[in-house]
Amino acid sequence: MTVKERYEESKKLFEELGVDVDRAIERLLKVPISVHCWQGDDVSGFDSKGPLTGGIQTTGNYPGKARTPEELMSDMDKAMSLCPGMKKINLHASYAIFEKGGYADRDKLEPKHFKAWVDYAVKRHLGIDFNPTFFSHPMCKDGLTLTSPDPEVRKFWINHGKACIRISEYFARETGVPCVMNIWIGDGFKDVPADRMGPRIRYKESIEEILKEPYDRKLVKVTVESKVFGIGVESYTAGSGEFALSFAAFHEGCLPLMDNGHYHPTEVVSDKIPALLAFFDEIALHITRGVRWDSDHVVILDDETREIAKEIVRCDALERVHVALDFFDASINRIAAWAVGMRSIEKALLMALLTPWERLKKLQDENRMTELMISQEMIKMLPYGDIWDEYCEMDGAVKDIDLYGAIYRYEKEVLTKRG
Ligand code: RNT
Ligand code: ZN
Repeated sequence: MTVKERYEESKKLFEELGVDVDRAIERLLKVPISVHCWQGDDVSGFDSKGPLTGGIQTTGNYPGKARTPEELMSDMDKAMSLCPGMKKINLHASYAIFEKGGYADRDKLEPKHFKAWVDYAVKRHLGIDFNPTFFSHPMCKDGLTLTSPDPEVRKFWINHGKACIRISEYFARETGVPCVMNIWIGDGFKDVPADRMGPRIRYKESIEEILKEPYDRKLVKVTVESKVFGIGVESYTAGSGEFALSFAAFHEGCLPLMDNGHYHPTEVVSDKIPALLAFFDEIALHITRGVRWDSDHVVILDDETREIAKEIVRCDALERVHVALDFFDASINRIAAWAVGMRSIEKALLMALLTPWERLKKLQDENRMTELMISQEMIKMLPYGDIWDEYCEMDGAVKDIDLYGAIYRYEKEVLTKRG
């Protein structure tokens, strides 16, 4: 049977349950997934040669890491070409591209340092999301940025934040797509602090200073990302869950960003999505996979990724939730890491869109819990793969079975030639 024939056959099964398969695909094609540039070079960036700091770490040294903007862009092209669906790109300020002799420090960054990225995005009809880089820099004094007790240090990072707002607005204007600008700092303490409040007040006031930069709230959506702990800051992080959520709730135009690797191990972001959607018009997510101490493993089609996608779909919130990927694995082919992550969130969303939620909700509301359990178990075994293969084919992406071959060829032809 051809892919198309399998699709037509399987479609009947979904239709019997009341699912409109063509409409599900149509909807999925319009959901932008923000693809993080930092998977391509292990979060190194182009603005310094220093180590990665700020409570995050990459492990592994698989050959073929992108070393230049050209290499990174080419790798992103390759990874995105392998995956179906609509994309945006997600940049960090440390990925500024300087002309010869044109270096600018983080507090002095300007739109012109990102012109090459705008050209890249516009040519491919992609929106751009942005992140100030509050890590891997000598001004992270004692590991602190916006919470530092040193006013000079705070000033530097506030100016960085303001510069990033101007750059985000430039991205939105040039691409015609609103830019999500995410604030995440790794500030915290390895051991028991003597003052938990002081750093948080300084963090709050610092973001408020950043937000004084005039900008169009429709073009730039500022998000604040929380974290429970980081490597080397195990005892305390200033930007905790309650901090980020309260900040967003109390500041006009600010949205909370939940990274599902940033919570206690039995806490799930999927359950938090409807809770926040009851209060916020929009929210943002970093989709990742936490494994023991690490919050940044490659996203796969696991239970929580599926559960997150289900919540977005059954809350009818595909337009209210900004979905970005955030992981970095340096131990495997980086194009594969990207592709598996991108494809997994697409698969999870497709499966969620192929589920008859109205029927299932009705069972819950009528307290028909036995039937609900049986129905939910039955739905797990539907032939999603046939719909997925057709979705890939119609959007010009490879099928799962051809993914490794395509990556292997690029590795042979391009990646192994890098020194
Ligand atoms: C770190 C946060 C943050 C970073 C990126 C590079 O734990 O998740 O989002 O991963 O900004
Ligand atoms: Zn994140």
